[in-house]
Parts: sequence; structure tokens; C-alpha cells
Amino acid sequence: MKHAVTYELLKTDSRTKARRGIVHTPHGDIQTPVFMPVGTQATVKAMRPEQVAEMGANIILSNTYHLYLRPGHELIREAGGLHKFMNWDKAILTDSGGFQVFSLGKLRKITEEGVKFQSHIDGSRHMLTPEKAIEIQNALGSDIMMAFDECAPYPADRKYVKDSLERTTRWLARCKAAHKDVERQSLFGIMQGGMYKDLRRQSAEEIVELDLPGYAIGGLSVGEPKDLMLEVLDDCVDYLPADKARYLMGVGSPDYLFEGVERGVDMFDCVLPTRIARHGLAMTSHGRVNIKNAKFEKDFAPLDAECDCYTCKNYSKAYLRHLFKADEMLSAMLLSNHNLHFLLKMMENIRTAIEEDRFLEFKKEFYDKYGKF
Ligand code: PRF
Ligand code: ZN
Repeated sequence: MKHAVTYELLKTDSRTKARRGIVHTPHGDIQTPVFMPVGTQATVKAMRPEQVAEMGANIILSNTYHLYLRPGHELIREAGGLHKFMNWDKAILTDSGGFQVFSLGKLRKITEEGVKFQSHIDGSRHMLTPEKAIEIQNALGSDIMMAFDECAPYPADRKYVKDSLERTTRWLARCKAAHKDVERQSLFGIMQGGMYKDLRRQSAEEIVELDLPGYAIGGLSVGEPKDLMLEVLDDCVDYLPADKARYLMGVGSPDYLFEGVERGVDMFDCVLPTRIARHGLAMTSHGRVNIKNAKFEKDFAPLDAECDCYTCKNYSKAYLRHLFKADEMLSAMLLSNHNLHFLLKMMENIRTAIEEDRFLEFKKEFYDKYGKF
């Protein structure tokens, strides 16, 4: 029995836990550490898939919850799977819906069986269970499927977090049992445990026992202070096996990417670059730029002189500011293009720095230039 997804470790940094590797999938290899652009509703917002591929992305993330509600997983199965439906032939990772359902607040109820919730679209009633999350992800045909978990809020008391992580482990065992074709798709487990180090260790031991092809660290970056998050993360990674991919869920600002890589994380995802783009914000080598700013009115220079993306090669800040203020669609398209390019390029530079054993030097160089995060 060969797993659909495997991790190959190429090199570990000599001074930190940073590592350079490859995640092999049925839809191609992914060089790690990697940032995965988010395509929640089977589209990376404002981007054609060809553009996403062109800027070097080999994997994107999509969402079980959203696609189940609309257009429905059976429709996507009928279309020939998510890759075909959205015209993306590289790898896809799908989140299980757990996190999204838990974000619904009053609209949901948790039991041992699963989570009852009401659709954010039309209020209709549904139930997600571990088995259902797998059934949906099987229909979507993603390369990497995420386990159905509960992400405890922050802050949360110890008893709540312990009960929740233990239920998440039981749900993981049910996910594993429900998933049959392990050669076509791989299931990753998700560690929980809130900010409690001993609970993180317990969660890790329980999920690693189930021997899955990869593990995610969930429940972080949920509102806790940065230093606490990094302290917990540092421990989490130590509880995970070195021969499996490690994925830190929902994290993707430049500083967190560096800090995550330094602590041994291989995979990241975040809506940040595309979301802030739609609000007129750009990430550049000299920090964040707000394109709405009046000082750009007659600034005919590109967004980032050091960037070789399509946007920076062809357009000025004055033009981008005009597009944003005129509420033109091209604004979101050009800024999303730049922001994704920026993060993907940054990750490529991180990978090269690890290969050349100068990760910390590169990090310092980047931080000095970027300024405050
Ligand atoms: N679980 C799942 N998806 C997630 C998270 C989680 O804990 C997070 C937490 N940062 C983001 N996305 N399933
Ligand atoms: Zn650019």
C-alpha cells in the first residue's frame, strides 16, 4: 500500500529547525517550505488558475464547507472532480470544514457524532461528521484531505480544550476508517490542544499513533499573542515525526512564515495576501503599502522596484491607486497578483537560503528591509 502523498526530507538547517523538503502528490511535487494560496470557493479570488501556476504555486487550498454548501460535492463529482471543475491540474489540499463550521458561532451545535449547523448562505440545516467530511473530500478528489477537527477558541479553559482534543482524536480515527482509497488521496491529522503544552503533547501522541502521511498544527493564530503562539508552536513541532510533512494551518503573514519555517514547519496557507489586496494593501520588500494613500496620486513608479511580477513590470502606483478609488475590478486582480507573487517568491528565497545554510542571515536581511510587521 503506497500513500498518495509522501514527504521527502532534503536538508535540515544547521542552526535552526528549518528544513528543505519535497511533498510528493499525485498532481506533482511541492518544494517545501511552501505557501499555499487559498481558493475557498474553487477559485483563488481575482486570479485565473494559469496565473497562479505561472507565479510558481504548485498547490492551492480549497474548502469542504463552502463547496459542500455550494455548488455541492455531488455536482463536483459529476464534473469530474475539483481539479477538472476549476481547471487546476496541480495539487489541491482541502480543509475539512471543521474550522469553518466552528466559526459560525450561534449557528452550530457540537456533539460526539459531529456538528449541526446552519448554512451562512440560506440558513438551511446540515450536519457535518467525520464520515461526511471524508465523503465530501473524496468527491472533490483533493490530493490532501484534512481531518474533521475542533479548533478550540482562545482563550479556553483547560478542561474544555482537553475534552475537545480528545474528541478530535476520536473523530480522526473515524476519518481514517472512512477513507478507503489511500493511494489516490491522503488524509492529514490535525493536532489541537490550545495553548497548553502538555495537551499539545497528548494530542500529538494520539494522532501520530494513527500513522498518517502528514500532520497539521491547528488551533494556533486564533487571537493569542504572537510570543505565546511561537512558544507553543516551537514545542508542537518537536512532538511530530521528522519523516512526515508538517502543516501550520491558517498562518501566512511574512513574519509568521519566517518564524514557522525556523521552527520546522513545511506548509502554510492564508487568505491574507488575496484578502488585503482587495482592500488596497500590498506587501512589498519595504513593508506594507496602502495604495489608497494620497501620496501615491502622482507616483508613477511601480509598487515594488524589486518585484518582477506582472503588476510591477507594467503599472504604476498612481494607476493602481486610481483603479482602487474607481472601484475597478482590475485593482483586486493586479494587487492579488502582486501579493501572491511576493509571498511565493519570498518562500522560494527561503528555500534557497536553507539549501545554502544561510536561513538566519536571509531572515535578518528581510526583517531589516521590511520594517515593522
Ligand atoms: N483546523 C482546521 N482548519 C484551520 C484551523 C484549525 O485549527 C486553523 C487555525 N489557525 C485555520 N484553519 N481544520
Ligand atoms: Zn509586484
